[in-house]
Amino acid sequence: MTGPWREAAEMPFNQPAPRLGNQYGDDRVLRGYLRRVLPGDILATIEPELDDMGRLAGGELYRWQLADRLNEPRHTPWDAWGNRVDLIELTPLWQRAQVLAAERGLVAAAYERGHGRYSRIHQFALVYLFTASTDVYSCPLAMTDGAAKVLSVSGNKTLAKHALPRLTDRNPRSAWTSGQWMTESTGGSDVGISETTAKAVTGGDGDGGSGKWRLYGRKWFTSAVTSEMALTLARPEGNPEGGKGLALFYLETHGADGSLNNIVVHRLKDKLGTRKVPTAELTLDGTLAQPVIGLDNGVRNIAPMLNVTRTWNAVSAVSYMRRGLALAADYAAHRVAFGAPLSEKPLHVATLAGLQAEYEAGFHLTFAVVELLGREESGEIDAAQLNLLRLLTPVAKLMTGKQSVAVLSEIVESFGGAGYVEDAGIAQLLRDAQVFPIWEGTTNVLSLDVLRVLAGEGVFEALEVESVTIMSSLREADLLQCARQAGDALSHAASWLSTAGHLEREAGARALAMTIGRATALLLLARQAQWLLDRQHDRRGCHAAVIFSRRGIDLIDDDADHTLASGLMKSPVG
Ligand code: MFK
Repeated sequence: MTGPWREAAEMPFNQPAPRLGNQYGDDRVLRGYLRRVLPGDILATIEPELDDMGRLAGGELYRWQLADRLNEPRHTPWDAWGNRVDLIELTPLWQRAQVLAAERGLVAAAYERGHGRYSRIHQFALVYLFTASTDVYSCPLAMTDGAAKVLSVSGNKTLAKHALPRLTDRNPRSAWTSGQWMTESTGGSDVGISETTAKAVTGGDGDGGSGKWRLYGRKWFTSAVTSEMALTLARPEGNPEGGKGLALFYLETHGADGSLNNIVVHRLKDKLGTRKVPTAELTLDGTLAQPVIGLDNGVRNIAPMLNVTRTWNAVSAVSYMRRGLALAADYAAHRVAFGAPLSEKPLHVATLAGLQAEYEAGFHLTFAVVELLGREESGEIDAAQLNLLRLLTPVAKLMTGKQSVAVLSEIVESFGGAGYVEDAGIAQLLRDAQVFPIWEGTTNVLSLDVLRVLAGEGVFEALEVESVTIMSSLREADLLQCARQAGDALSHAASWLSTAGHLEREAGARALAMTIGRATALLLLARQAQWLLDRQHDRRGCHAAVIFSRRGIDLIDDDADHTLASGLMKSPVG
């Protein structure tokens, strides 16, 4: 043999590619959690679905994902005859994901409410297994769930009757997804300065807003016109400035004849990650729409959607961390360096254990939010739990968003150069994860939201009561020590809040939110660890709690001085 064939045959050694098994069967964290929180009959009912999703996620879907790596959605603005068509074609992986998501009820399971207050746990366990194998198909599903939530609490019976059955349909041929078109070129955070306007066509002001309106404006970051409907914000003519002057509108992207609803797609965004998501810039040029709830307070009225998509964001972030760790653990078991597999090298093991502890903490914080959301929707929630839900939703989103980037960066490094090459499929996890701290509210915007929530009555007290309840359920000395550390961090947060000045409070909002997140996650880890110890004589939960506790819980700096930061940033460059 000569040439390249000969070289290949003589190649002495190749590193083994990492492999995935059944992503439910292999996930002791998810399985242990579900065993603790679900009644046995509910777990027995849903376990075959989870097992099947785990099999797909680690098998067929994972293979599709690797094969789909270079594909991206395509925008065709014009047809051959000069007609504006704005067709967007999804990649094969996303087309497959679309079918599976409907059939497996990834949105529907929450609204069918087949398992009462546990329905959200059922749904999000499926989502968590599905997400990392579908290149963030959780994005359109999150918005679909958010839109279903808004419509179901809106009081708009006509719209709910029309759209809800479609958003929660399990038939992929008739199921709808929804967009959430908020961000304009004025920004994605300060939504109140949106420039899109709404002009009444019929009815309008006189009939409580149930008539048709036309929307005019440019939406700068929309995901995307492949959905059948969208919820968006626009300012009815004559309304005041700010978020209160915006109204929440429902629109369908296509008319009965299949043409776009006076929407022009300018281009798809060229992004660092989430490249399968067809994020578009578009202009609404007389788009027919109808108000969902009155003609003002659009920001307040779309907030239930934000809280749902922020929960999806947190679930997706932990799903990505788990995927990275599953790949890294398999690789470490087979990759030999300096005389032994990496899984026997103390420094490599210690590095992965730190990442595992971060992921487990993020997992339990996120699923605590999921549990509370399920309670709220089934009417089994008290005032203190409602306060916890409102507080922990942004906290879980912001904490897991940052964790996912840090964890996946280390995961890439744990593969050495193999992690850095694109066709190994590892680097993409990091690029995709970078979106989790950004969309649905950046870390800083959510930290300010946390400050606002904490100003409400009974919010911090609800967290303190929960902390005492968890602490009183622990017996293991290491776990009691973890819980005391968490309790001290929360007390510090409370005293800092009551003494910090206005500027220090705003400048320290991120440290405060992270401290609340890490302290709460540590308590939740300890509760799970005690259960694992009692029921399964499994000490791994304890190890996770102790390792997490040593990575820093209380991040508040009493000596932080805002004048230092502003002084530094005012310094002339150079
Ligand atoms: C994997 C999953 C991924 C999902 C992907 C989806 C991709 C979609 C792409 C996107 O759309 S990304 C853009 C998402 N944008 C945001 O998340 C907005 C981030 N900015 C904020 O959250 C700001 O804090 C906010 C826009 C809410 C500030 O606007 P305003 O006009 O200054 O509102 P204000 O005065 O703070 O709040 C107005 C009302 O809403 C208040 O109630 P009242 O009118 O009764 O006083 C607030 O209490 C209420 N509110 C605000 N946030 C809330 C909330 N209520 C409940 N929950 C919240 N989170």
